[in-house]
Amino acid sequence: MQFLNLKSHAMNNKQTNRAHRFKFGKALLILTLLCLVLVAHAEDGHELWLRDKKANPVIVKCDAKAPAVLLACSEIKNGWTGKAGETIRIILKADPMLKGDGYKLTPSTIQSATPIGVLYGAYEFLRRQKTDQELTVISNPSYERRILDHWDNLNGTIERGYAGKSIFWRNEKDSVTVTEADRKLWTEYARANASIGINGSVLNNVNASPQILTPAYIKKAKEIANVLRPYGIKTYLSVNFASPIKLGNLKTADPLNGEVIAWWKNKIAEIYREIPDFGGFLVKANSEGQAGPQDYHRTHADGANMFADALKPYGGIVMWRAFVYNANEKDRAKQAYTEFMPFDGKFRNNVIIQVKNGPVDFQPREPFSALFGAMKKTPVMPEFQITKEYLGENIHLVFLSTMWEEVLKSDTYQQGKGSTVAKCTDGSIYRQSITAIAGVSNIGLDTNWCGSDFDQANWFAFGRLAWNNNLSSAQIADEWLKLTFANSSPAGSVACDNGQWTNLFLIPVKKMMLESREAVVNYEMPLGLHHLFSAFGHYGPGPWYAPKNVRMDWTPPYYHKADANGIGFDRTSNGSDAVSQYHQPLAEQFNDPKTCPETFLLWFHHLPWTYQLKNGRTLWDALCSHYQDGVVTVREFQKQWDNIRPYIDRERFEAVQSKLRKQCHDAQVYKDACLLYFHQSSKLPFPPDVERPIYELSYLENINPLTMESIQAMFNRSNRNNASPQTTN
Ligand code: GCW
Repeated sequence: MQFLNLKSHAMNNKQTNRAHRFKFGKALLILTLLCLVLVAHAEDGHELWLRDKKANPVIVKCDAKAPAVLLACSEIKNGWTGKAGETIRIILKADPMLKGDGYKLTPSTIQSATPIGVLYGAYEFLRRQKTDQELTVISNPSYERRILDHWDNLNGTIERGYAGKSIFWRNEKDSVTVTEADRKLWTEYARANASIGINGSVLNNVNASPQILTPAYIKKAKEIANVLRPYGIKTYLSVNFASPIKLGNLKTADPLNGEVIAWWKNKIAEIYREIPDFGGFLVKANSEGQAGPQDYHRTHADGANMFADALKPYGGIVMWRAFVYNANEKDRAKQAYTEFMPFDGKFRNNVIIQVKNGPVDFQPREPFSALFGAMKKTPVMPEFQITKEYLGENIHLVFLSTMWEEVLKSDTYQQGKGSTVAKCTDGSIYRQSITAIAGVSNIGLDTNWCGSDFDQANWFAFGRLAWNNNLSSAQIADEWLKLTFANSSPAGSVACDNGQWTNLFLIPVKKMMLESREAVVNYEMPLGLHHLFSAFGHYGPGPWYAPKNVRMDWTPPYYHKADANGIGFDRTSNGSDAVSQYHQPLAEQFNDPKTCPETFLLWFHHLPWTYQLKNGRTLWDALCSHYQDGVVTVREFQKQWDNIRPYIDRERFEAVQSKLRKQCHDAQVYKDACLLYFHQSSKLPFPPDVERPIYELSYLENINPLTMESIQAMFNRSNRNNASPQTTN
């Protein structure tokens, strides 16, 4: 018994141990599973606005078998959030109301004349379903070509990129190999683009390396094109004008030289053998040190037409950039117009002139470029910058949609009132042989694609506006927030469909997004000031920067012209006369400080510090107030963001919170740097309601806390493997 007892005791012990081990093992398993679930759910932002969760069953009826239609069917099945068991019919059929890849939706049908239009319709249907919008709609694209320009260098760096390295190119040795991981990422990229209607990608930097046209790189471009094609995305390349010399060993790149023409024709034939639906070339010529036709005393038209003729048989186009400015020009803002207007009508019909939204360079605020609404016989396309080179890189929370909306809605008066930039570029005013719009991409290898969660909204907004240039930024922000953040509260504790989420998350965060661009204008360069950036890179302030050996138009004093008499660039008829590049009544309005919109006051006028503004304040006081408002607004953003904590996952909450801290710090640096520097000229006291600086000017000038970042950016830039002989400002 004893023995038995012992035995049974031992057995009991064993059993208990086993039971304990089992329990422990089970707990460990549960813990591991929990960790896995948590890891799996750790929010990294990679899914963008495409969060296909909890799809309900749906019956999709469709006869067509085109790849884009099949994609549409699977998107609907994977993303259906309507009632379970409903039926939706896909109709591939023309309709007089539909234009290009436009689509018509009803609650039970998606119709388009083209397979890719069906896919766009499917994405729009799902977007509307998830964001509670009307399901009956007809939508046609504003522009035929809606393109992302990647400033990606072949060594993998990205000019003005703040989201890691290139998704297309790696280092020199390895740049042309393609892995399964590459294909997967490019597919995700293509899908995200298609979901917002983007249908073109320029794969490499406009400061183009000639190497892009070597057989190995063309082969790689073909691999990329093969992945993008099913999603309706055409591939384009930036080319270096001097390629016939650098690659073809010719003595010249003169666009009228027979050998040069033959070289390009052969090269283009080679590209089309690999990529039969290749879109065409983007060209930066005679700009910031890049070669161009003017090197051979030829014109922009000669250069562009040479490419156009060679591309024409294949249906390719040339996007010729108008971003030109010379060191000796008295007013850089005038040059694009001066150089291009004489050639209106002289370009082939497969050339389109790509014009940055403002006359200088993607500043926080510029009036629209006078080239919009000027050219009547040559198509013009807007170029926006999605990457925030001048607006706080990937750190500051700035929703760019409001800036683009402002530009698109600006009235050029080309054909009287209502001739907005949108209408002058989308073919509504003049029939254009091509309509297009481009955005300089903010995409890199960062897991969240854009370097910050809110920068994804700018990619989204560009696509949405390129599709429909009438959309309001409020609607775009609303859609993006719902698609990106709904149901993301920790452990799903707050459902997105209740009023609480709308009132406490959606409304305040949308407000913040809509105010964010004005905030950055205020704390960086209000009232029409521009280009006050630090020496290297375009992040921090440097209104003082003007070393003797640097060309004047790369230094801030060239733009602000602050002195004892006042501040601002005189572009009136008494000054550089840039105003005369605009149609009446704008030219007259801009010319007079009393009628010039205050947002552009110092863009067009040099005014005394004591000049009285409409609200009765002096220019100096108003300037101080604007800087103050900018800082106060971003401080408010911090508080607003803290309030929304219960409604969003910890990862994105903390990431944004931390960026907002840096933004507030940097806004303060901007305000102090600019006001203390301008104070040396104005000699006026700070108004009583404006907070005093907290930094010394000498400290900001010499130990600019942002400089380290800028120097880093400069190093990254100088690593690029292109042939640009100059360092740009
Ligand atoms: O804004 C300037 C940038 C350059 C850029 C250039 C351009 C690609 O600082 O980095 O070069 O514009 O648009 O060509």
